[in-house]
Formats: sequence, structure tokens, C-alpha cells
Amino acid sequence: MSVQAYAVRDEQRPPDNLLLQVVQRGLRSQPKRLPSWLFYDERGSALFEQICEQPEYYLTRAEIALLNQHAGEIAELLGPDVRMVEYGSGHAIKTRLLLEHLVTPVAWVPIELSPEPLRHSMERMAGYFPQLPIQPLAVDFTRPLRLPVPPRAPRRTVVYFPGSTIGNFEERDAAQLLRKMRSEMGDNGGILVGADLKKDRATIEAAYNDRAGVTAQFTLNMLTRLNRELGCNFDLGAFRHRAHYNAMAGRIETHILSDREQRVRVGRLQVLFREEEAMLVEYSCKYSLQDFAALAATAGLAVRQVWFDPERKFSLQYLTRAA
Ligand code: AVI
Repeated sequence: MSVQAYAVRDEQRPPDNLLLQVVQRGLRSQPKRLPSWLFYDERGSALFEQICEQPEYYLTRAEIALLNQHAGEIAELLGPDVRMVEYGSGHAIKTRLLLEHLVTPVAWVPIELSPEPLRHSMERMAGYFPQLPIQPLAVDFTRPLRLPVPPRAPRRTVVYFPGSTIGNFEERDAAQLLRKMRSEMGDNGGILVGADLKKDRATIEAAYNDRAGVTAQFTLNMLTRLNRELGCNFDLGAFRHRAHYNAMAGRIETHILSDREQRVRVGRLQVLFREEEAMLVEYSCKYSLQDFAALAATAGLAVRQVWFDPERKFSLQYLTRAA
């Protein structure tokens, strides 16, 4: 394994009181909203893995099917001596499928805020690719990055952002993130980004309302986390999950609904929830090819190639600098 000095850098971790500030601000705003990154504590991350296995959640299976079919072609387009910078530390299967086909990759740079998941994916990947230099970064990928110096000069830096996580950002933030990737990849680089496609409402809504109730648990776990980490007193039995497809906006909007009027302690703040009041916790945007090309264009990028899974539910898009 060639993990550079096991260098998990965490100098960009948020200060301890950030969580309270973020939550208080979100619950003071009208309508109430909380950021979706709050889902991902240890239990939330485990629940997300379970979501990916639910029969209704087609995204992960589609993306893997896509890579099974096209990874060779993708690697050919990217060429040899690629430095792969991955936003999010990577689902073992997806990253592995790509890396398996890359010719003499220069390094894999997984970026993940939490050191533990980062360490796990590094260890897994180092097991599969003992010769591959791994240069992990434990930082928030939405912030400006200082990429580690590669072990040799890459022909191209490719930012890999799988899983349709781009869809969890509002349009303006998604464009800003793409702009940031554009500057990180340099003139000759590219971005390989997963984007879930628009399709019939029933298929999309089922994916976020699985029958086993795993997504509902995942959503409500955010409140459990706030109770534990901030000493809040959310009554878990008095809130529920709702995921609705807003076809006009092209996105799933996930809310936590209050079953009754109630007050909740958040630090020194007492927050009033009215009966049926909805708190927004996540957008999951779905794109047409035109939507995504337009988004890329606002970030100075052009779509060079798009691959689909056999059922055309999901896309992987390769973006480079617009001429
Ligand atoms: C991580 N992200 C792409 C998932 C999605 O589909 O928006 C998160 C998720 N939320 C509920 N189910 C899955």
C-alpha cells in the first residue's frame, strides 16, 4: 500500500459550536430547514448504505450497472496517468470498477470530512490496488482545497463525484461546486459526475419512500443526532418523514413533519412547531440531459460524453472546460 504518510489532514474541521449555530439558524428561518449533511453521523451513514440496498432505491444499482458496462470505455477516454480526485471517499464497488480500468493511474485522492469512513475506504482500496498511491484528505470538499503534491506528474486530473450527490445541492450551490472542481482539475482535466435522470413520479417517489421504512429512519435519525449532540428534546414519536417529487422543480423534497404543535429545546432556544409544520431537510434533484448541460455551462463547463445504465435511469457525465 502506498498511502502517503497516512496523512489524514483535518485542519478544516468545523469548530465545535458550529453545529448548534447551524441548527439554530435553520430552525429560526421561515420555512424551517436543516442541511442534509446532518444526516451522516455513524448511524445515518449505515442507514444510507441500507437505503442503497432497498429494492425501490434504483440509483446505486443503476450506477453500478452503468460502470459494469462502460468503465472500460470511460477509462479509455480519460487516458493513462490520471490523478483521480474523489469527492466523498467512495463506495468501494464504484471506485474499484473505475480504477480497475485506468492505465497507470498516478494517484487516488479520496476526500471525506470524517476520518473514519475515509480510513475504511483507503484500507479497502489499498487491498485491491497495492501499487496505487493513495493521498487522502479529511476535509470538507465544498471548501477550497489544497490538493496534495502528486507522486509524479499526471497527464490529467479527473474529479470524480459519483452517486448523484450533486443533486443534493441547490442549483446555485451545485454550479459553485462545479466551478470549484473546474479550477482544481486544471486546463487539461475533467469532471466525472453522476446525475440521476428525470423519470416518472412513481419510480422516483418510491425510491425515497421504501416499503421497509429505511429512508424514514434515515431522515428521522437527524433528530436523534441533534438530541444526542446538542441535548435537544425532539420527541421522535411526534415527527414523521415525507418525500414528495416536485415535478416543476425536478426534485425530491424531503421534509420532517410535526404531528402536533410542540416546543423543542435547541440550546437556549425554544422552537415552536405548529401541527403539520414541515421542515425541509433535503433536495434530491433529477435532471434531463438539457438541465445538466445548462448547469455545467453556468460553471464554464461542457458535457463531452454521457453514459447511461441499460434502463437509462441514471447518467454519468464527463465535463471539461467549455471552449
Ligand atoms: C446521497 N444522495 C445522493 C442520496 C439521494 O438520493 O439524494 C441521499 C438520500 N436521501 C434519501 N435517500 C437517499
